[in-house]
Amino acid sequence: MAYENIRLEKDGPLAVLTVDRPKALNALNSATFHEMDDALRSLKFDETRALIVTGGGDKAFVAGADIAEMVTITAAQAREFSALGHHVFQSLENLPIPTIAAVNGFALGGGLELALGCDLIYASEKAKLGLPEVTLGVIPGFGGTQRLTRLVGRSRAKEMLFTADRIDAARAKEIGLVLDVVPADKLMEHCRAVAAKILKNGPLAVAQAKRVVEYGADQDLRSANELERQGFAVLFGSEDQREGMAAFLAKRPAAFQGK
Ligand code: CO8
Repeated sequence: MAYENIRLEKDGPLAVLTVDRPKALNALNSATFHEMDDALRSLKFDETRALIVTGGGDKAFVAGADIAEMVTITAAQAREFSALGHHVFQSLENLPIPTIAAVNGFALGGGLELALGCDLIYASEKAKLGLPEVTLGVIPGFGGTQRLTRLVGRSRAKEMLFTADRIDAARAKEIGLVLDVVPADKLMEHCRAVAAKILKNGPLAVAQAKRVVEYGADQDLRSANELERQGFAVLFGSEDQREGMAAFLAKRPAAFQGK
């Protein structure tokens, strides 16, 4: 599939997905969601072991769902559009590789929801984040009410949802929404460095760590700990576990194969 609204670039084991409609501040219309869906499906996890998501141009990560596309839609169409966005962000969250949002500018509405679908969120000093939906007479429709609440707690999430305040990157870090704030021209370098660090580790182990955190987060502690025990045990059937431990004992770096 040829893409008009996104770019998917590969750099060895690292893929970079850029939402690239700078004229509309990378707003997410249905076509963009379909392209993102296709791009995520196209990833081969024996080749691609980490993904960075960012926005094209120098102003926006993603300024939200495309308001021009939503202005006249019916409730049934809104349900469909919401389901499409949910599907794509859920697919992103389910990827068996770590995902990093490089928030390089406005991350509003659906844009913040996209970042929230990633495992790690880093922001440039220029970033502005918010959920302005109530100013448009709606609420977030791509998981923002739920993922933001789980990340920053109900009170802060409600504050952002009710006030529609656009917060800067420093404030977003203060409330635990972004991990670190980086000068704009260093953001991609920073995200690539984090990815490089992760890529040195056992890919099956990283995938299990992601899986047990994600699936465990909504379960009671006993069930979640059981998930961890299973994930832990499963890794002892891998060559990577043998290699990782043998390499430690031989005082050499491990050469993980993801097997
Ligand atoms: N949708 C469509 N076009 C957009 C969007 C958007 N979300 N954001 C910006 N654009 C367009 C503008 O219309 C403008 O186009 P043009 O040049 O043709 O007039 C261009 O991008 C540049 O934008 P501005 O001129 O407004 O740039 P500024 O620097 O003055 O302002 C802002 C930047 C503050 C980011 C401003 O553009 C803005 O407020 N954008 C909208 C932000 C917003 O409200 N986002 C939330 C949208 S709703 C949503 O994401 C979730 C809805 C729930 C989905 C439910 C499914 C049914």
